[in-house]
Amino acid sequence: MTARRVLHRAGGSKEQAPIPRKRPYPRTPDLASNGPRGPSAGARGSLHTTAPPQERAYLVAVDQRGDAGMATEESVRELGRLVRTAGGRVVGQSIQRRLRPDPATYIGSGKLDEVKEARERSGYSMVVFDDPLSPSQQLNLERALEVKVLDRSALILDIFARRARTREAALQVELAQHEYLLPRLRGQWQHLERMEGAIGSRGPGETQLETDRRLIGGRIARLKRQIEAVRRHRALQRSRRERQGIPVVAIVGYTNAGKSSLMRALAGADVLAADAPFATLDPVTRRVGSGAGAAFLLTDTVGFMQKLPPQLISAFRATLEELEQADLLLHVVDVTSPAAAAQAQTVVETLAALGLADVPTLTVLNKADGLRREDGSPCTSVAELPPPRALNPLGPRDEALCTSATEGWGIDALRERLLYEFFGTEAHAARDRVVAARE
Ligand SMILES: Nc1nc2c(ncn2[C@@H]2O[C@H](COP(=O)(O)OP(=O)(O)O)[C@@H](O)[C@H]2O)c(=O)[nH]1
Ligand SMILES: [Mg+2]
Repeated sequence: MTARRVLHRAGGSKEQAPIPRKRPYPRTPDLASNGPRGPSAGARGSLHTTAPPQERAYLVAVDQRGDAGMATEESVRELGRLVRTAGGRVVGQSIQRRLRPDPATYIGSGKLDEVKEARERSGYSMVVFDDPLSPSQQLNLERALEVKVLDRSALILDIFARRARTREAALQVELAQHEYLLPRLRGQWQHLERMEGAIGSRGPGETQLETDRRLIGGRIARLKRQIEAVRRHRALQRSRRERQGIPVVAIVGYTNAGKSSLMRALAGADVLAADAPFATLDPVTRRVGSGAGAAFLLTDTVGFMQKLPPQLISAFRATLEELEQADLLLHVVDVTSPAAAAQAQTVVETLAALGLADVPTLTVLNKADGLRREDGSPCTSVAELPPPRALNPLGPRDEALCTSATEGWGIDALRERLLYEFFGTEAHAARDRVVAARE
């Protein structure tokens, strides 16, 4: 079944998304591991604790002039949230303006010295870069800074690994981790290869590096087979649903926009909503119906973010395929975010990259309870909000609805709008018949 009217198409004519940039991935970080200085390291009189000291992270970004998308300050703020979500603490940051990152060290040598000096003051135990680093950049930086160096991809992968609750999510995260690790092995084992004949550095007739590559290659193949089985199972479930002829609405949006909260408000579903990036990794589907028997299925799944590691997106194909079957996408935007426009654009571009540009999309401007009236006082009901068209970061031509998932604003209107999309006035006619029969 397809939606009868097209609301808007997510960037059909736009360029393909920038996310699948082929960049190798650093080894998975362990933010709970030891740093030179944990929060309790200098605490006088504190009791002995077995918890590992919290990582102290120093953030570094390059602001490329003329760079489209999210402002660098906003991007670094987002990176800080990722660090905190992974259990670390941000102790400083540095942004360098330059035309493009340095191919060897990402930042220039002067800036590198500055970051090195900042260690004295902040006592950081690792440095986190806001963009993907090549294996050689990471190696050079670790040598220069003499501390653990991670990039945004590593951080996101760490969070995904912590969040994986189901077998499907765990398999997909592990696949992404191994695919990142594979091109990084060279850097990790280079020093061993140079030590010719060192005990333990050679397998029978091959170098340690070759042994490792072979082991990881085998593991990747096994994971792919297991994920394929999961995909087949999902496809079966979907075809069963299709036979029932119930339309499917999939919630998409930037991470933390309120997708799960909206699912909960619309479907009364018991789904996890949390103030943290990537709280949801697994698709959840619930039925949303009208009293008159008209119904659709609503699916909530993993959110998008700028600079997502491409290996993660390809590994999560089984999960993201749920979106392909949708008759309509509900694009949830956090309308109160200072980066709402860039976030919405990231979602539109990611959908286009996933081949979903042609699925009809309805924009939902959520967290409207955080908006203010013209006189600066907070809005206290949906009636006080400016017209959604004026607020829509994707432009006034697209249809949008305002909601507050936590306050319950605009939820009934949204449900009605969706039922109308699929059943038109039939839903209303059916309801009228039920009412007439009761009278
Ligand atoms: N003020 C406000 N907060 C909201 C609203 N919807 C969600 N949130 C909060 O935003 C955070 C992220 O919500 P969640 O539904 O987990 O976002 P998701 O990552 O898109 O699924 C949570 O702390 C929610 O309580 C809303 O309409 N208003
Ligand atoms: Mg969620």
